[in-house]
Amino acid sequence: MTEPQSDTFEADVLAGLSAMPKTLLSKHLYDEEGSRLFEEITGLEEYYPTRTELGLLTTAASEIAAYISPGATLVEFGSGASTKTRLILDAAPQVAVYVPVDISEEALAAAAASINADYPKLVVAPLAGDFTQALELPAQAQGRPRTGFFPGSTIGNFEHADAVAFMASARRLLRSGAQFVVGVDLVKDEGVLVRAYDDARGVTAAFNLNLLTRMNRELEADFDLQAFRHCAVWNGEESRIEMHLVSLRDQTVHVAGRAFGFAEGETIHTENSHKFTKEGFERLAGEAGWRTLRCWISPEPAFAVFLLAAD
Ligand code: SAH
Ligand code: AVI
Repeated sequence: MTEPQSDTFEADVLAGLSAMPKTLLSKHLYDEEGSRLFEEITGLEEYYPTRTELGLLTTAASEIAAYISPGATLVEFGSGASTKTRLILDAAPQVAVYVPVDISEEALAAAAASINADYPKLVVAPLAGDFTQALELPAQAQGRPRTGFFPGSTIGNFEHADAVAFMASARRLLRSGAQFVVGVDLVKDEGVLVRAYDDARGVTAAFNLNLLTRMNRELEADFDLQAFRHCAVWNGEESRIEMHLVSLRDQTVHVAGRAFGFAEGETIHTENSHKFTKEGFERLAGEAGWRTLRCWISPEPAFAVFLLAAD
């Protein structure tokens, strides 16, 4: 654990709601209910990234496995339900230690228990915490060659400078000689993108609005969930889908003893999901010291899996 998440949640929320425009860090979408709702999103017809990446990893797994050293530690950043991991573990039985890293403690514990039960020879050493902070791997992971895994295009949830900083810190953690498997969503038709983040059943809306429920419960806030709506928009200049919560009227909301005014139509910006070109991501990874060994790209809706190396 890097820091108690409850402390940083309150400080981040108060800073974000005091900013102009109002913003909240997307890592706070993942309390227990947020992680459950994200898993529901992964099964939606409109949310193409999960099934597309699973298809690519199924094709690529044996080739990726050939690069992984015997006795290696596999470190996964933002592991969630650890579903995609199984494709790597099945193809690479030489992996000795698995370190799933996630901020969502309940989701992490459930995924670690499930992997433990299904891979009895594997040492599973979960790390609860924020992967944007300095991480120290558990003792079981020490003294072994390292492979990183960062699926789901979670890299897209960072701003550019933060994405480069994350890739550089992963490079330091994984060390020279490491491989890094990264899932990256690619630029595509705006309608496909907006539907993926504003699905007909309203699961993504519930995922976004759950942040208000979380603040009501954990920070003694008084958000009226009927007074905000979910909105997903494509920002072409920044090449990203943005999620916002839009205030439906002029209102004042209290959070942790502080009052925040909202005008009708004012938004809280809750998530960015950047979409890349192959060359753009390679440039970003290159700035952080990673070289592309292999890249698999699906037919439309296009998604990429990169196998990177740290020399
Ligand atoms: N890898 C899975 C889950 C992706 S959802 C997949 O591809 O389906 C993003 C995951 O990253 C969630 O489980 C969330 O809890 C975790 N996460 C988001 N921000 C994080 C942070 N700053 N530190 C650690 N985990 C984070
Ligand atoms: C985890 N992350 C990459 C997801 C994404 O697509 O940006 C989170 C998500 N937000 C809305 N739907 C899914």
